[in-house]
Amino acid sequence: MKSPVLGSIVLTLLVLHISTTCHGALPTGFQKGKCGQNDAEAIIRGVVAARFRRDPTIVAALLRMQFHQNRCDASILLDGPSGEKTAPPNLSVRGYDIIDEAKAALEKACPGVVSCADIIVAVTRDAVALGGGLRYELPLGRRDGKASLASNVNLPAPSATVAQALSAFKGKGLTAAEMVLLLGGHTVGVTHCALIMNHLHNFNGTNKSDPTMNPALLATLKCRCPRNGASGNNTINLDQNLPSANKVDNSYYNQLILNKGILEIDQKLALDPATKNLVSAQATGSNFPALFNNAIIKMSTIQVLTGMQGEIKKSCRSINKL
Ligand code: HEM
Ligand SMILES: *[C@@H]1O[C@H](CO)[C@@H](O)[C@H](O)[C@H]1NC(C)=O
Ligand SMILES: *[C@@H]1O[C@H](CO)[C@@H](O)[C@H](O)[C@H]1NC(C)=O
Ligand SMILES: *[C@@H]1O[C@H](CO)[C@@H](O)[C@H](O)[C@H]1NC(C)=O
Ligand SMILES: CC(=O)N[C@H]1CO[C@H](CO)[C@@H](O)[C@@H]1O
Repeated sequence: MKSPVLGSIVLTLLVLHISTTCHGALPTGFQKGKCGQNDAEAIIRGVVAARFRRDPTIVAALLRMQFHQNRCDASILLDGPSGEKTAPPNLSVRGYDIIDEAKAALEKACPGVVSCADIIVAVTRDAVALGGGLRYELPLGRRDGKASLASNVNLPAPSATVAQALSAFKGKGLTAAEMVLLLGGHTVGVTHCALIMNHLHNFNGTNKSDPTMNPALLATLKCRCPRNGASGNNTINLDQNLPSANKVDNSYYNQLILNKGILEIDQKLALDPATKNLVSAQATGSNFPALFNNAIIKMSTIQVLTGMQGEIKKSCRSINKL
């Protein structure tokens, strides 16, 4: 650094950069005029509503996609041989085409204005409301990251202990209460047998099933996910209260108390002293939808890019060409 003036400008930019990383203050919603005569949030809502009518399982797909973001910068959407999409836990993340559809509609209405990072959280918000949850206002104005590395993905395994899961969530600034609320996302959607083989047949390396699992449920699941069968792709509802299997409600917590947790981590939440009271509070309480929303909103602001960081991608699958 030869020039002291240049040096101090670089230093100032560096300080600005650091102070805006992670916790950039985002305004709520898109201000009028941001997308010309159009209402960007209404455009997104239209895309989600049309999809939801054909396929209500998009609620689960989009909630999971939002959670799987390493940071809230849409880097999960980038295609490429070693991107986050290629990390083992991605295997069954779905809904990339819904993002593409919303992005195409927005680029038509107001090119270069709405980031892919905002689209992910906005489509999830709309899907949650359609799926029986409450609608929430979202802070918007995220920018998109330019890098995506599978090696950056560090999600807890389905067999994680509560302590391991807590350490991952706390690392992102989320509390135990928020973790229990966010795992309430498992009130919708499915798992594949492959991910519960150990829960059913080799719990904690014992070559036996989880001894705490409800016996009737265990029998059913063992039929659907036999130990040596080619059943890895069979699906199992995460919420075993079947009338509400696709509904955003607190039924997941009631199932855990009945020992009907599907993933190992689900059941452990209801048994571990660090989280069991939080589970019973949600099972008996009536305000899960609002509390879930607060936790989702907080998750949606983790490590966001703001100001001049990142970019507004033209296609969510690739970074902009210069
Ligand atoms: C310790 C934390 C978590 C673990 C270990 C975990 C693990 C898993 C696993 C193994 C599956 C099944 C994947 C498959 O077989 O296709 C799954 C599905 C799902 N997860 Fe999680 N998850 C966690 C937290 C969350 C959070 C915080 C949310 C959202 C707020 C979430 C939302 C979902 C949804 C909606 C599905 C169903 C997806 C579908 O039907 O396509 N999960 N999760
Ligand atoms: C799992 O096994 C380890 C030792 O192999 C043991 O320390 C731990 O308590 C077991 N956990 C459960 C939930 O049984
Ligand atoms: C595990 O249990 C199954 C039957 O329950 C048995 O066939 C198998 O040999 C056992 N495997 C080990 C490594 O003990
Ligand atoms: C599951 O489906 C995938 C892709 O459709 C296939 O490659 C794989 O062999 C299937 N696995 C099992 C256990 O059937
Ligand atoms: C949708 C997607 O990109 N899936 C990728 C997930 O990761 C595997 C490898 O682990 C890739 O083969 C898939 O293409």
